[in-house]
Amino acid sequence: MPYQKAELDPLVEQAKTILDNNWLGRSTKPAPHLYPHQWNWDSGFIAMGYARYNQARAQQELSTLFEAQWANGMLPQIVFNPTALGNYFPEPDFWQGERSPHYPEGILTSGITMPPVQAIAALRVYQHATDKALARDWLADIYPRIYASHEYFYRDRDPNQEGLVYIRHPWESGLDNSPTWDAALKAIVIDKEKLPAYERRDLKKGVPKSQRPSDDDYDRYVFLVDLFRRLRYDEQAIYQECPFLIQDPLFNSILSKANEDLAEIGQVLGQDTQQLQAWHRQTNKALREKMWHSHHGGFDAFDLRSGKRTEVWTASTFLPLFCGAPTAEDAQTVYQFLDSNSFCPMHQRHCFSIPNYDLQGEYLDTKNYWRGPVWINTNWLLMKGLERYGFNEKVISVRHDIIELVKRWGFHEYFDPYQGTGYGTNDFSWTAALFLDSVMEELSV
Ligand code: 2M8
Repeated sequence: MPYQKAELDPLVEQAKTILDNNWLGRSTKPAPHLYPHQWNWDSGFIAMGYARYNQARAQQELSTLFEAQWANGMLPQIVFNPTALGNYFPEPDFWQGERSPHYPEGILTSGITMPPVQAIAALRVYQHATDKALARDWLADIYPRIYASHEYFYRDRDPNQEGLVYIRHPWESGLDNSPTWDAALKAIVIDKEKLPAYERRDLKKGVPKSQRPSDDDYDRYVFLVDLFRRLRYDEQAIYQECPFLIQDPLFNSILSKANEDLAEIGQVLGQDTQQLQAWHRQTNKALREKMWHSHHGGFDAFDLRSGKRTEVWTASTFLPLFCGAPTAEDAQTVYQFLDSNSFCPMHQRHCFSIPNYDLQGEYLDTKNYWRGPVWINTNWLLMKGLERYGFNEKVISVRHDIIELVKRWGFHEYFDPYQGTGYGTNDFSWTAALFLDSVMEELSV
């Protein structure tokens, strides 16, 4: 189903208008109402969209994010917009990041991080730049900052020096209420008396409760934030006490690919990139050795607290394709699973690929957030992974699903894997940005 430029042009204009309207002057909010601040991985995806038509903005987006980097290298999940406080939970008064000696001065942030897509975005900004000299100067400025964020992961999040980093909060995964975290969260027993009082603000922004995480999930999200602030964000202490420590394939695959891309940036700048290449190789090897599930043909997460693999199948299961971890032979097995009834096979037209959770899984909820719907960012990442291994027919099919979902239903946060109906919030920035990138790619082939 090839597209004509004329039919996509008005949608590209709409995507740009959404990004313009969500632009805050130095960064972009993910959506007009539900997410009024700057988010870590959203900014990376947004910069990839800007890279296609506005180099200055793409650079500014990422530079603003790095102004909020903690002294230990951690790049925070949220950089708060001081003019929009009072609309989201939790905000700086709850995080109390200033308890950490690493907290940045004069900037308000949360106290956790997110999947590190920045090097991947920065390389794309450079590749698409119309002013290469300007982009090179910008890379020189941002390179050591990105490097420091990778160093933080391998130093503070990989206690066994395995080449696999852990996340310590579901919000760090980006896939907040994915069924992957259910067992670990259930194991946290909540004493309501001791839990700090809080009020959810996400339920007041027009998105039905059935499309958001449950109250039980939120209690646990809050429990973990409370633990971190009591421990003054000391990573050693958190490692000792945190009941939620998980090595996730999506997070580690993104980090691994980010090492590879940062090494490419380093080469542009004439830097020694051996450490980055070593991290990339080590993480790929560890993904293969610890997370590969040959029986299912996918990669699953490892819970460091229970010592068990999660055996839950989501978009994350396939992400190691993105960083080149599977052998060519194993990639065929991964592909069989990805293109199966569990994740909407390409020659079956009554569903959209790639849902975030197994369509045959026990906990499937096609309307609920990361528990079934299709997301444009994971589709985009998987598309790049499929491209890497030469699954070209599927690449085109996934790209067409990205375009089709937006064309028929609009720039939603997530989409029903069967109907396509848009859910969550509207005018969602990364949907707009990655739609734009996908259309440019579609029209260039
Ligand atoms: C969602 O997560 C935030 C917390 O970080 C929330 O629910 O309030 C997730 O979809 C996450 O991946 C995304 O970065 C964020 C902003 O779009 O929203």
